[in-house]
Amino acid sequence: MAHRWTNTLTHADVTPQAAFLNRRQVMAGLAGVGLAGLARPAAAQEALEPNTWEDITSYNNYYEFGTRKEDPARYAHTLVTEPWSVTIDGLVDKPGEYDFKDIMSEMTVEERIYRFRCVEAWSMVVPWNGFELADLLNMAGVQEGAKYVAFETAYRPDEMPGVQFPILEWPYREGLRLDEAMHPLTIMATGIYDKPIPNQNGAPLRLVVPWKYGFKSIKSIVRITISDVEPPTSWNMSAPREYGFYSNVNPNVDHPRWSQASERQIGGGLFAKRIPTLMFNGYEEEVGGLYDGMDLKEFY
Ligand SMILES: Nc1nc2c(c(=O)[nH]1)N[C@H]1C(S)=C(S)[C@@H](COP(=O)(O)O)O[C@H]1N2
Ligand SMILES: [Mo]
Repeated sequence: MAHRWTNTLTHADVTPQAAFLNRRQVMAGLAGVGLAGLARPAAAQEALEPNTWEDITSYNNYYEFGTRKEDPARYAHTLVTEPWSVTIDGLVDKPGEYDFKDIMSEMTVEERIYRFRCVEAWSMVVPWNGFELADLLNMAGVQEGAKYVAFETAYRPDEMPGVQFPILEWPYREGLRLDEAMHPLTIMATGIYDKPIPNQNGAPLRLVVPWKYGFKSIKSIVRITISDVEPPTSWNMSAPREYGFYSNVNPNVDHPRWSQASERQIGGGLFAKRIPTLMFNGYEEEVGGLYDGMDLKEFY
């Protein structure tokens, strides 16, 4: 890969500004986008102040461990994350069961400070550590005709007290279009604040797609399947009118039961700040082009 983010910056060096400029360079290289856009202030260029470790690891959604925000922090310790393997199959040159340690030895782990927006209208800023999903898919060798990527979370009734309740059809499933999956902003997170990612956040590896609502960012992944058809996804199967396949953060398309125009930033204490929600969660310059010509009210 000709252009990629360096991992030479130390934690202290990684200001949002540096991360943003780096991302522009990647985009310029990959998509032939000029740097003229830099003159225009972009949301992603604004300072992103990360939430505390405490906020990020104690206010979670991980229904396999219960539906209350405090449940995952309390119960997810029962998930055994070592050893761990990920099956990569479907339209790939090298299908197989990949050991997590072997994957890690091949991947470049970097810090990415991303705005994270849940469909329930709360948000956080998380300093993830992770690698680009594109690197993993390229390692497996994506074949001609591939159009989508499907993901599955582990299904372990003995370790996941929540899966006895039929809230969703287990295992938790998610999917992306191949170009979304290959986008340099899409990462597999394996850490937070330079520490291994806690179980409640999706250990040992989870997807992070910063321009989509949080539920697309599936946790504790055991299977990745490359396919030529749009895969079924858990939330879409359970409530298709409320949760579409795309689920791009979009302040102009409301959830049928509540507005998506603003969000409450976790960490603001009792009077948590409400701020306007940005198109594509603030990553419009980077990802808007993926949806050119699409009616985002139809493809929600
Ligand atoms: N397997 C699985 N992945 C999941 C979920 C879940 O319930 N199960 N919840 C999703 C939702 S709704 C959100 S908002 C994010 C929350 O991630 P966080 O707890 O790290 O903030 O995880 C997503 N990934
Ligand atoms: Mo969510």
